[in-house]
Amino acid sequence: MTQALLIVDFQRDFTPPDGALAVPGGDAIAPRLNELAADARYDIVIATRDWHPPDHGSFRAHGGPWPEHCVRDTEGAQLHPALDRARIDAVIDKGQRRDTEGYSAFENPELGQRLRENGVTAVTVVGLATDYCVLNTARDALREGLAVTVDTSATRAVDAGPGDGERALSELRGLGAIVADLTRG
Ligand code: VGL
Ligand code: ZN
Repeated sequence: MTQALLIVDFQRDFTPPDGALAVPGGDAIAPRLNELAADARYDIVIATRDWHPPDHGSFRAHGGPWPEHCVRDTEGAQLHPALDRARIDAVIDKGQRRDTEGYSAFENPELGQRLRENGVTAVTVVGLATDYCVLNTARDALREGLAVTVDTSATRAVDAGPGDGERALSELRGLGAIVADLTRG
């Protein structure tokens, strides 16, 4: 089995203290992400970035639900500085056009290509946020026929509605993903 680690959107704008769309506790997963990225069980480690144009359709100013976040080439769109870049084999961007949502990293065909090239059959999805990009990326990974694990020790939810994160995890379980805290036996 060839396994990939997918670190979803661990970017400044999604993390406290000053991210534009900070996910509660999002910064706290950094050490665990680095531990996973260094784990020899992963043959390839891919980080994704939300990478929007300044007029992205998901921004409130353009009729969307979110504050402006992860505008391409800005500080806020950079990978979080605590992430060990030396462990990242590839960075894949998504949501680059104003009309593409970018919740799933599979919207960028480079991700599927990269996984196929490497013969990946299983992915562990971690990062931010459980109820948006982690959910949509993991769902598409299942659709691609990959075995999917979500390590809950390394993901956090926006929880705009109470329980959104838990609902996302239940949905993924129902679709066949393994959802577990891998730090516990
Ligand atoms: C995300 C909201 C808007 C995410 C991206 O990475 O989960 N959430 N854009
Ligand atoms: Zn976004």
